[in-house]
Amino acid sequence: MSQAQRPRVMGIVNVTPDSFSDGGRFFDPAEGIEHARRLIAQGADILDVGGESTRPGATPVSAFDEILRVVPVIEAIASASAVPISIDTMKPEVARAAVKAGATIWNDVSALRYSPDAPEVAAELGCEVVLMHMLGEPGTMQQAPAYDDVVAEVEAFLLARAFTAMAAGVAKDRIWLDPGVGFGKTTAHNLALLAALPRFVALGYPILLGASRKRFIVGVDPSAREARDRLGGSLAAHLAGADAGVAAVRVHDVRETVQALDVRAAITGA
Ligand code: 8Y4
Repeated sequence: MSQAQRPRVMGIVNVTPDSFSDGGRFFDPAEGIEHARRLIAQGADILDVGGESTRPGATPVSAFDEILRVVPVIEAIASASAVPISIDTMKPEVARAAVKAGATIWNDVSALRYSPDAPEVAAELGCEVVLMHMLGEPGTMQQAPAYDDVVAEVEAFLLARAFTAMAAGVAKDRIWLDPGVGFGKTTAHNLALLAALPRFVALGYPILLGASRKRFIVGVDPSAREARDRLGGSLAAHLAGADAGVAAVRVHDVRETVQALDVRAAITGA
């Protein structure tokens, strides 16, 4: 009996200062490692480790400090488990240190635009690379985002970034694309992109979808003001992604997401 394919579940491991009580530079990686262990036990297929907050108003982090945060966590996960690790960073130096520590995927919300040498570094590292769409910059991207045709513009952007990566030497089969839910988009933009996921899948690249606990859910359910009250909306968005054939979903709630995707596969599969 064949089982319907389901997207892989990428669990989010934040090692940002907001997730450490002292908020300072020298933190104990034990908390991040423990969180990673928990997500693996819940069924995560990939772990996305990030040491830089892209939230509006977040304090910028130097590459040096970002490396100090993520490398011990990546080394600990890589030595204890075979789960693939992605590094959530815009900085080539951080990606390089992370790959050396055991990461095999560079998840770049800037799609290799943050630094002029990012495409060459991605090629040199030989890792997979996630190219995500963002309109504007993290600090200001939610200030009146506007598009003529959000789906066409995001699609054109992603294809252009894929070609830039390939021109620098990144192999086509190592490139993932991501429409970037919440990154310079209104609720209507995000919903239009979710409705257009089959079109993104048809581009022929693996698609990553990250809707977990994001604010567009509040646009549908105004009572979901707290991130922890957005599980239902997150599951609905990621199930829609599964219907469209996305390769992976990036989530906080790994256990609940694996369960939802497995029930969906049990219904549609067989
Ligand atoms: C509560 C907690 C509400 C976190 C919102 C958030 C994506 C991503 C992020 C994504 C890819 C986030 C690093 C935003 N989102 N990478 N990163 N795709 N590839 N916000 O959608 O989780 S961070």
